[in-house]
Amino acid sequence: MFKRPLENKTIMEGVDVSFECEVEKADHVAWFKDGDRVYPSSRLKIETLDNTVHKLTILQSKFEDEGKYSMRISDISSCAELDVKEMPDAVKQMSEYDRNIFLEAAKSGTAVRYYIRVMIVGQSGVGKTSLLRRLMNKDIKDVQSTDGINIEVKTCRINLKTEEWIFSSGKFISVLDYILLVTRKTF
Ligand SMILES: Nc1nc2c(ncn2[C@@H]2O[C@H](COP(=O)(O)OP(=O)(O)OP(=O)(O)O)[C@@H](O)[C@H]2O)c(=O)[nH]1
Ligand SMILES: [Mg+2]
Repeated sequence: MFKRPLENKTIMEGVDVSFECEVEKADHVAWFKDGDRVYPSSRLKIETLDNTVHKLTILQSKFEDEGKYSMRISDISSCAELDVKEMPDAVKQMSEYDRNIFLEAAKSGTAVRYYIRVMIVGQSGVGKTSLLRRLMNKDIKDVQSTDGINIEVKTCRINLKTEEWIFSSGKFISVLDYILLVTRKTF
């Protein structure tokens, strides 16, 4: 008997997906896709955890992975469908680096996106642009008087515990959090 049978899954292409089921007693298991036996490969992992939890993981899913997955153990079997959805255009158009971050976040399914808008308003020459640059860890040596309004859109990560804003420099860039910083010249 199954303590927990396989469940249908819907995922986006490129993301890893796992089918998992739990049985009452340990035994040899066989996995199938659309009726054909499948074996471990570079993109397919087959595991048994604690003797009774059987898991099939497909890494970086492709359209051709879509189908009916089943497992057989002793004289019982369980099956479930895998539905692979196309990656949205916005994700396809990202740089490979950003797309990998997105897919990594999609794996855990816990990414949270925050939008914050900061508007810096003040009299002429009081240091608004310099303040903005300091916030973004930029040099302020060559700051010039702003002509009109300056809008900066910047991506960063925020450490919610320390409230620290971590601006770029390669690996800290996240596609998940955006900050819109606005400076304004007053006359
Ligand atoms: N001493 C000192 N000078 C500063 C500081 N912040 C900015 N300045 C200088 O003040 C001048 C004006 O700075 P900005 O950052 O351009 O000021 P702003 O408010 O953006 O100016 P506008 O765009 O012309 O309205 C520059 O020469 C800066 O170097 C500061 O904290 N201390
Ligand atoms: Mg300015």
